[in-house]
Amino acid sequence: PTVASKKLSVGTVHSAVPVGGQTKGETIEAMAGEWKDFTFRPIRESQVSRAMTRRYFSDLDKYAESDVVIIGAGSCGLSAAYCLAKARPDLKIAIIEASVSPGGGAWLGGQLFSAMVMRKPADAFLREIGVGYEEDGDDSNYVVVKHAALFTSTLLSKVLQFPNVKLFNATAVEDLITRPREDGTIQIAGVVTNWTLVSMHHDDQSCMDPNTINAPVIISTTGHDGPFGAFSVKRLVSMQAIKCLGGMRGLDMNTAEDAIVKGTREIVPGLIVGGMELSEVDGANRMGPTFGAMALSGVKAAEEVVKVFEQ
Ligand code: AHZ
Repeated sequence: PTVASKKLSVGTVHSAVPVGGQTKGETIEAMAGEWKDFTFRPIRESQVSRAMTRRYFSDLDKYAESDVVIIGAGSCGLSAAYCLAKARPDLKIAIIEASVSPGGGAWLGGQLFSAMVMRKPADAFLREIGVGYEEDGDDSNYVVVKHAALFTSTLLSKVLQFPNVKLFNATAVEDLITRPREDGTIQIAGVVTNWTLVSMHHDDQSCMDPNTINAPVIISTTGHDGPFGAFSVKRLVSMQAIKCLGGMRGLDMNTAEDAIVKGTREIVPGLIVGGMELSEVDGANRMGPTFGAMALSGVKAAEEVVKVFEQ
C-alpha cells in the first residue's frame, strides 16, 4: 500500500517530553557532526494535513460541549486557566483566543519595555509557576521578572500541558449563547465562535455562519475596550442583560489593582469576568504596566468557577 492509503495511527503520546528528553531513537548529541548523510524520515504531504486536521476536528467535536470556556488568553485568562486546570482536572476547559498568538498584552511588561513588574503579594503566583524574579522597591514591595515574555511563555506552556485544556487560537468569540431563567433574567450557556479572519469579514462577504460551544460557565477576560476588547460585557449591554458600562477610568495603580482582584466575579449567571474587561463594567481605574492584578484576578476567577460547580 502507498503511505497515503495506509491506516494512520494517532501515534504514541509522549506527554511533556522535556527538551533533550528521551523519546525513542536519536538524541541531539548523537547527531553532532553527522550532517553529511543526514536525512529526515519520509513523510507524505497528506499525512501532515491529516495529522493536524484530524486532531483539530476531533477537538472541535470533543469541546463542543465544554465545562468551562475562557474567552481571551491574556495574562488574566491564562492565569485562570492554569489555576482551574490544576484544581479541577475533571473539567474540560476550552480557551478561545482571537489572535494567532496567545498572551495578550503581557509579551512586554508594558509600553516598550521588556521587564515585568508585579506588586506583592502576586509574587506567590510567580513562585507557583516557577518564574524567577528580583525583589525591588524601598521595602521590597514589588518584584521584577527579567522578561515579561518569560512569564507569558512559562504560563502558556504550563497551561497547554494540562490534558483537560484545549486552546483554539485565531478564533474569536462572536456572541454569547443565552437561556431564559424563571425570574426573567438570562443565563449564559456558551459561546458562538468563528475563525477570527472570518469574523473580521462579515461586512464584506456574504453570510458566514459561525460555530458554537455549549458550556455552563464562561470566564471572559478579553481586556479593556478596543477592536476586540471588552467583548462580553459590551454584548451584555447590547442584549440588555446589564444596563450600562462604567467605562475604564484613568491610571491609578494602587486603586486599580485591588479593585480588579476584589471585583472578579460572576456578572450575570454563567459569566465570570476578570482582568481589564472588568474595569469596563465597574468603572475601575487602569493600572498601566503592573501585572499582579491580572494573575490574581485569574486565581479568583478560577475560584469562582469552582464555587459554581460545587453549588
Ligand atoms: O486577543 C485578545 C487578548 O489576547 C483576546 N480577545 C479579545 N476579544 C476576544 C474575543 N474572542 C476571543 N471576542 C478575544 N479572544 O483577549 C485577550 C485579552 O488580553 P489582554 O492582555 O488585553 O487582557 P488582560 O485583562 O488579560 O490583561 C490586561 C493587561 C493590562 S491592560 C492595562 C492598562 O491598560 O492599564 N494594564 C494591564 C496590566
